Amino acid sequence: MNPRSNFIQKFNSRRDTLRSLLCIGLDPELEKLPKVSLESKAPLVHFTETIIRYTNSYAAAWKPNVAFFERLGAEGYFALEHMVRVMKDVSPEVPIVMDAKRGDLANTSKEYAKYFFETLGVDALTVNPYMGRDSLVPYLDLGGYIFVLGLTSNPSSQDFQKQKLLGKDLYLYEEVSDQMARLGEEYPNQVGLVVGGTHPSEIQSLRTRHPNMYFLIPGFGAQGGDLKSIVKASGNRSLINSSRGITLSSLEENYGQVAQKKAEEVHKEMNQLFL
Ligand code: OMP
Repeated sequence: MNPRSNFIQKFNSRRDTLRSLLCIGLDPELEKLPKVSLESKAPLVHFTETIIRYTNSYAAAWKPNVAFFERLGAEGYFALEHMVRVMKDVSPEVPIVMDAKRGDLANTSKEYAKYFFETLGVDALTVNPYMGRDSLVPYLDLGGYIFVLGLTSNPSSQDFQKQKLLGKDLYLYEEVSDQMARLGEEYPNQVGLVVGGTHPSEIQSLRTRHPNMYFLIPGFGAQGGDLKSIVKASGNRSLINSSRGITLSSLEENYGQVAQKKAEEVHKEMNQLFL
């Protein structure tokens, strides 16, 4: 029997300590890094370490996106793994949600699951539900927590996710959310949903539909989602993510302090809104 995920326990405890839902995203796009990081021997290592050290006291969760590391090949994987070690070292109480949006045949999913949950040892992973239940179960059988893409924040989310199912008065993303709720009954405390912060009224209706489900909500900050409407619609079972808006807000040498200040501002706003 594999150990079951303690992601929810870890997140709840951190959330209640900070009275905040802020998930700090690390998307270190090379071209947008400060000069001082770019001039160092290992830019992504320099950047992510600085951000983690300056902002960890405001993080209810971390959400690094693997794309920004993978593009650099071996150097990127080294930086990704180093970053996870630094997070665990500096802030062991802060859960790590790895954003990789994986989705594949069961035997392949099992390999992804082993990398993220065993080798890296992160607390949660974003996954794509397009291939259906059997592509998701390997993560759960390994004891991992998954955030499944429901209604994403990008404008083209309407292409498929907002299509109605034939014979059912339901959008595809609602059907996904219902199936994920059922999967979550089989695997308690292991299944959450990604809902874009750019859709506050859909967040509200999904929350009514699934009062107990945890939502990962990106799209606040750089993509324009409004924090107050998101928190009001979604409540405390939510991780509200900002990446660029916090971590890429300065190119100056003191970018760590600037990110810290941004995180503190959001933290204070969250404290006011916390229910
Ligand atoms: P910012 O727009 O810079 O705050 O970054 C948003 C982060 O959340 C990126 O890493 C995106 O890949 C991710 N994301 C979305 O922006 N929209 C979604 O619907 C889903 C995700 C995600 O799964 O995290």
